[in-house]
Amino acid sequence: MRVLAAALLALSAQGVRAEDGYDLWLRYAPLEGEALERLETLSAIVAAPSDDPTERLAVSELMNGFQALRGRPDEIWLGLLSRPRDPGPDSITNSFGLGCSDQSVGGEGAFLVRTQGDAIWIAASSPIGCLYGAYALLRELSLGADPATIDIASAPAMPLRMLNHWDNPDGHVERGYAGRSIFDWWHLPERLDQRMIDYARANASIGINAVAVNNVNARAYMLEPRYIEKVKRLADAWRPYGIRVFLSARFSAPRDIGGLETADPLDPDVRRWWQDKADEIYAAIPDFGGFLVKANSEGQPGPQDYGRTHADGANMLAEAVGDRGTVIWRAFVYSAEDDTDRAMQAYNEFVPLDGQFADNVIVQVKNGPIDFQPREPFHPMFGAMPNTNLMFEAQITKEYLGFASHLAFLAPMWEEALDADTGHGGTVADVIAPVGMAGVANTGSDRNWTGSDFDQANWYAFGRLAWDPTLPSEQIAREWAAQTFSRDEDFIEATVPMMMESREAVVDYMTPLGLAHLMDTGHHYGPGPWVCDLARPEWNPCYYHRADADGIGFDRTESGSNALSQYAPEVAAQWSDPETIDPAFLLWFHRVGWDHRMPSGRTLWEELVHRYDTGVAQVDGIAATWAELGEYVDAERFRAVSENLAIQQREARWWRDASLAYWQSLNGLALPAGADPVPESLEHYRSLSFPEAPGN
Ligand code: BDP
Repeated sequence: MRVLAAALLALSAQGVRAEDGYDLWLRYAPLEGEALERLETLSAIVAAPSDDPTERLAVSELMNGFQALRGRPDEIWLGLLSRPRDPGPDSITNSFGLGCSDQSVGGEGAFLVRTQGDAIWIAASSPIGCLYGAYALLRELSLGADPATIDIASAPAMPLRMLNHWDNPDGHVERGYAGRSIFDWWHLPERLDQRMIDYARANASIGINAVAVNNVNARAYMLEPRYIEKVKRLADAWRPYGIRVFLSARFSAPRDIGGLETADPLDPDVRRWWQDKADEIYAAIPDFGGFLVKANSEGQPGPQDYGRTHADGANMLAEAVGDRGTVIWRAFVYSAEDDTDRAMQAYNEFVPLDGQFADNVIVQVKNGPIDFQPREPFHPMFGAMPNTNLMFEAQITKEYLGFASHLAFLAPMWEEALDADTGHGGTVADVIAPVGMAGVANTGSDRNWTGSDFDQANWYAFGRLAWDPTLPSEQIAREWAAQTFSRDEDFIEATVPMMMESREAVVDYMTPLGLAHLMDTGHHYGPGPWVCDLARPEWNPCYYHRADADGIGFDRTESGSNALSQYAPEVAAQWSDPETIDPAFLLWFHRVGWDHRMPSGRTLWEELVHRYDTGVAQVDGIAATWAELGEYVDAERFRAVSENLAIQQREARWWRDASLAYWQSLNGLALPAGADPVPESLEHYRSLSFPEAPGN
């Protein structure tokens, strides 16, 4: 072997960690049988000595990964080549190698993993490609792939693959269900928690390359010098993992912390203030990603406070950032003063501004037109702003899908939106491909990171889809379950279908047939379809369901709000007729009578009851499946999942019962024959209150 044995390093045994979920999908549980034998034919990792921190990480990830997968740490060696070389070294046998400056492999993050003779090579044009390649190779091996046949050519589908944290500097996480914030602002910059490294590693392993560290409902003081020091420490720690840091910026910061009288984006002093602020940040963090801004939405300040447009505001910040970074401007805007259908307001506000945003502005659009509901049609802005950079915003944390205790695998939900044909010459995924995807993070201080083991799958799935939105959800579920729990085919065969049906079950027991936003006020925990009297009309569930004695649903056709007209004609045509629309969207777009005949032959009322019961039964089925899987999973995680499923079973019934009690109070209809009676009175369900519900 042509390895200069200048440094042959024996690896030390890695301590076996308890299975508390901390290791996520990066457990690298020892292989067995044939898969292990195949791996054992490989004897070394070969790399050129490198000062590049990312390249060194790639090598150490491979070493640690092989060591763990072989379960025999003492037999893995690292051979250092004397100089960098291209892939294809015939003389190196039985080994793995890295070549991280191969310019024939194009693009940020792209890599090849190829078997040549007895050697496996990772080739990339940059160190980060090598690191991504290392994780991809380990993923394949971890799934039991035969090293001799591994052949991957991969490149990210979109440049920005981002997490947005709704973490406040005091440690509270808005819509967080996994404990406190992972960011220890109090002790930064002096103290860097190991979690910050493990977090970056987890992100890099799925291709995430950008993180906004603070809540979009931002505190201006996070732009003060003391915070820039703290953020710099994170940026320095995350750089080797290919992660760029962004800050959510409060639009009124020039007034709040800058001593100015105004935050008017056309005011020269305001512009200078932001310019100086950007310069100050870039002096500390040369690869700072830029600003994320929630403006003129839900009480946040913005350019409209000064009679200016969203474009005026975004472009002012974009000028301050210049070609060093990006301004991500959120399209999640709606106003209490505007009685237009809330589902239409963002489109009305932004589409006329198409073409007016600077090149380094991205407009970030939620997957659907309202707010991260269990099911929404795709947002009509996708495809409608051809001259604007549009980015997709998903919510990984499950604000509206049962918090962390409900099992709901979200990849099918995102896939549904990404695959939707906009009718403007491409899918949603096509529209965002030149730009990116952001996911509202579900991480917290809980030992398992996400508040429940199965919620790790949503973090994983988000990263995998941002890398490649064409990946089928089922494949993502398989990969995740095998790496996280067990490669045993019987386990996978049971778990993957369970994950795949889980989101639809939530839709059915919470908001079936196109209903939306029926969660209780503020915390959004549990049902509150009876809430009709909040000051802001569009915060009331009644605003969304419009149910009364005659019927239920929101008429968004021509006879109603005509939100349908915001979609391309052929898309609108699919949804315009209550007789032919996919029942999943019926009550989103139509108001129909309780006796409306459904494709199933049932009346709407019967169908609604049927859907609630289906959702409840599915959760029972998932719990029963899981109960049989104890032999494949360590006791601690098995019990944790079982306990969450018991909560979900109880709460699915609660959703069904409370919702039915309320609908019956309006329509006076009896439950169809055979349906379980509702055990409590409507008053009982209405009286429940949960001031301590998390994440508010
Ligand atoms: C809603 C959340 C709220 C967020 C808002 C947003 O309830 O906490 O601030 O979205 O996206 O879903 O800005």
